[in-house]
Amino acid sequence: MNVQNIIRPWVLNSFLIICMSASAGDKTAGNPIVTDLYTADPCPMVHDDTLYIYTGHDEQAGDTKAFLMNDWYCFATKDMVHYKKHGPLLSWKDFKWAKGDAFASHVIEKDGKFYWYVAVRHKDIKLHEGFAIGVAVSDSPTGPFKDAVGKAIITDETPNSIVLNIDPAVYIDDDGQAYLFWGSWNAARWAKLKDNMVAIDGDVHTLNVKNFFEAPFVHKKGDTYYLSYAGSGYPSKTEYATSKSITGPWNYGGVINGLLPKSETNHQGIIEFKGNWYFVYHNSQAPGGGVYRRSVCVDKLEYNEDGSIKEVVRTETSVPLVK
Ligand code: FUB
Repeated sequence: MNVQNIIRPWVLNSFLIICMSASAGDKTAGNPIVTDLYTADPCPMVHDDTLYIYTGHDEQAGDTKAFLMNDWYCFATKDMVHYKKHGPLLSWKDFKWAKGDAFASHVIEKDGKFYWYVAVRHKDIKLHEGFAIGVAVSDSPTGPFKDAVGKAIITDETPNSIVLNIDPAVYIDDDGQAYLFWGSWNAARWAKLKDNMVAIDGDVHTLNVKNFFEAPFVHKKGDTYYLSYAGSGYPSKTEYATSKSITGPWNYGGVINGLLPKSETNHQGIIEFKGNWYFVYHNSQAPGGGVYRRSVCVDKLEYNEDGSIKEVVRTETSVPLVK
């Protein structure tokens, strides 16, 4: 099924259970995987036998050259072809200290709880761009989620924070220590998280990696940590670096995904699910798509024998069914 040739009713049935309509006999979901609303900034997470893809929601309808983003969704699949829409599951309005701009987010599980780290515009704290990072928590990957702290965990006032405190990503190392990464506008930061996952532990560190622009994401394969990110300025490619330690130093690896037609941003997550590696990203290829109307896609991620990542081949079909 080539979803790009199908015009579906727009934003209908948003809370109904099945959203993507791969029918019996369809071999793939098609890219973008969601075409009844615009989605962006995906974060993949595996729990039990399900892949959850958490996304932002592009709502810009007019010609305004700005993102209009109010809430976040989740799309769950067991087979990479049939996806179930959940949401919206969370909004900037769920954070009483926020005033808008539901930018990129990241979800991770620890000890049976699901933590959703978000970047939103702070109502009161603005020394630079006024973005802040908060965290919501739930007992289930699909909610209900509620603000875990009642205040932001990173703001413009956090020592050594950056001009644009967005794009949180969390990685839990093999010893159970969690790390928060974030960054934009060529500046990246990391900090340890306390065991409770809802406060940073110690200093905010500067992360130095070649070509970093924004959107950090960490995964591990074997004994190698991979830090992927939007790189080379704006418009951005997706690039990556590797390290033998979660705290670096990071050695530049190359480009994973080139510049995108019609999308200036490139925002990725990388995940292993049922023995396959996937590159989850957004483009602007849904009908009516554009810089501020993006759509989440999934393609294969492949490694060379030496562990380096091959440049992704973007498809209109997405990936094959898995059992
Ligand atoms: O979606 C808003 C912003 O655009 C994200 O926070 C960035 O990563 C870029 O994708």
